[in-house]
Amino acid sequence: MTTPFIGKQEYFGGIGSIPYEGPASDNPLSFKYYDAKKKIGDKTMAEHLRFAVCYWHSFCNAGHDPFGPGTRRYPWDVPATPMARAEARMDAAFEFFTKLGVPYYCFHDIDMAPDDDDIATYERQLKQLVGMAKERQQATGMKLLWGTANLFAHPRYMNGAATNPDFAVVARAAVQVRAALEATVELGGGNYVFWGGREGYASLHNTQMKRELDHFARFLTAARDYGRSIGFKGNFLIEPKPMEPMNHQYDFDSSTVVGFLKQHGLDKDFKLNIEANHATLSGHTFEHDLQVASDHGLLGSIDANRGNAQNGWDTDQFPSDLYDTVGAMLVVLRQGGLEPGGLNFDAKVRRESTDAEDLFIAHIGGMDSFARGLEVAHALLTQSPLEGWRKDRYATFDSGEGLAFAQGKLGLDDLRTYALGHGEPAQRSGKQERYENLLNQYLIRA
Ligand code: XUL
Ligand code: CO
Repeated sequence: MTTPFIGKQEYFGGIGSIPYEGPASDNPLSFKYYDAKKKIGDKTMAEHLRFAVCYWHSFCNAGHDPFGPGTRRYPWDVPATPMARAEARMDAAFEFFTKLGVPYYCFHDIDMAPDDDDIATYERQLKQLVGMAKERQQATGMKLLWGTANLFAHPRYMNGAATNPDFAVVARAAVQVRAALEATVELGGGNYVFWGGREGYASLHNTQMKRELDHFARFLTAARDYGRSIGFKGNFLIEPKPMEPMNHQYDFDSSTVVGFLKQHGLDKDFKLNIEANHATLSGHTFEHDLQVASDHGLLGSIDANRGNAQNGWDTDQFPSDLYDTVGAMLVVLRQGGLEPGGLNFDAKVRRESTDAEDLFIAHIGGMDSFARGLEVAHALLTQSPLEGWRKDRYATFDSGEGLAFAQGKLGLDDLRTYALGHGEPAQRSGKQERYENLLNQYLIRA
């Protein structure tokens, strides 16, 4: 990826490939920490972080909110027909990906191709655009991190897609998943995502929850079987979110999804795609939901963004909080990486950010935040006393009676006998502040 891709027209004129200039530079269009080839441990930053740009926020969303239309005028929205606009959007997207220097992208079927109620037209249009994307991938070396189907925007999905109470809608949703799976395979995607947009309920009064969840499992099983039958070898991913748009969404959080996957025998093929702002919406931290997924061996990929501490909405802001990125990278490094997953910027510039360069600046900030998070997390794990302190905290389970208990060899009588012989346990400080200080120390110095 040396020369940026320029299609029939240049959409981000005046902006070239984004260079690494280091923390001393004040050039907003340069990386301060993300140095793709820099080695952190045994992998480069690019290999650790596996950044992806998303199609939907970056090239489809012009900044509309519930109170008004979009504020950005995209030059790729000018051509007269939907297919011509889709091709122009693709050129703009590949120009942006290559100028920014990310290796991956993600898309929904109807971000890339125009939607159509006529199934044959929808399938033909998507195939045509996928063919064009394949050519551009070959020309640039760009790769697909994951594909997905948008099963929440069309009014037919107002009561859900796979969990819709009407079988006709469930079947119509399958049309899109089938086509999006084929597109993902054709483009060599390493993952296929299910974010359960409207899989949930607005009211329990009209909802048979168990029935809907059983249908959901049947639908995912059929998708898994179809994907495998057409040669998809990657991970299927579920992206938890507790609410919005529905009042309650079935893929509430990591714990809920892990339980659901295990209950339905889907945990061999499915992992989780954890989004920061979804975790915070569910009342957890980003790091918590990552850790839960990772502890089950099911952390597959990450949607990198952040919410707004003042409100509970899914604001999808670009990540900029270094505590969050250090926390996330600690989980990722401890589990040995994310491959074939990656870090997808499911984030949008603010409605008030209307210059073409703002999209670059936002991604640069997100990439730098994670690059810095990676450096600090790596230093904490390899140079600091962090892991030693954590291990020592549990030392009483490393040998003797504690070990025997952990191995399931002691019953309550044995525990009582031990307690009788040892008196009141000595107080052991949790030392939270010592850990917090260590993190800050490494954030500043590493
Ligand atoms: C919505 C969301 C989606 C998924 C893909 O909150 O995160 O963009 O990532 O459908
Ligand atoms: Co997402």
